[in-house]
Amino acid sequence: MILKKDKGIILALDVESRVEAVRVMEEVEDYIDAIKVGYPLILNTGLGFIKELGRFKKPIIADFKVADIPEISRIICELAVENGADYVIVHGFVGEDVVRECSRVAKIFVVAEMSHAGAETFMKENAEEITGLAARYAYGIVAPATRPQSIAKLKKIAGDLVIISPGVRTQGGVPGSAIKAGADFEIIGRGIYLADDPREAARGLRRKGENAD
Ligand code: OMP
Repeated sequence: MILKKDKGIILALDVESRVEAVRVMEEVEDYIDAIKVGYPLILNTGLGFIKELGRFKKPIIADFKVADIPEISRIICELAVENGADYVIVHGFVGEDVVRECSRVAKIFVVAEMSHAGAETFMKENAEEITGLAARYAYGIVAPATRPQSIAKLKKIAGDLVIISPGVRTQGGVPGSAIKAGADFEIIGRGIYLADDPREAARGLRRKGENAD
């Protein structure tokens, strides 16, 4: 399924059980454009759970932050795709051979710069080069909502790449500010699934994003 922009929100479904995942999805499905699954959910439920999430008719991004040698990275991407993932998140710092190999078997997002403070040590200074690499092989990049100025800088290199941006709310990014800086989608996890009312939280984030100036 192709990622299409409507609400501008990708749900990071980092809950740790099938029951929780389905409960959250049933509440918020009207307010999100895609589902991102990663290690917390998939290590708990198994890779087959990606196909089960297919019932929600949303594109699914497998966030495995692939960062191994090319052959192993390719196998991880193949497994994700065979099990129902529409996109796979791959690290860019591992270099061109890995990114190229993954792009042969999956539509990939390449992590350009991460959202946490530690990304300033090694990743930030290489983010533009990683984005240039992504432009040759990837569908999009991951860039930090915690640093909108980084998004704006990477956007200039990203060309047609789709920019997805985590770090909104719980990590400090202001809802709507990543999109204002040039991202296509904001990725939001705890700000939605840990809210007392996840449906209201997702709906409210959408409205904030629309109103951000
Ligand atoms: P919350 O902080 O709960 O909204 O979740 C953010 C989600 O985005 C988690 O699934 C993280 O694994 C993911 N993420 C980041 O937080 N920072 C990054 O730099 C990259 C990712 C990612 O690749 O999705």
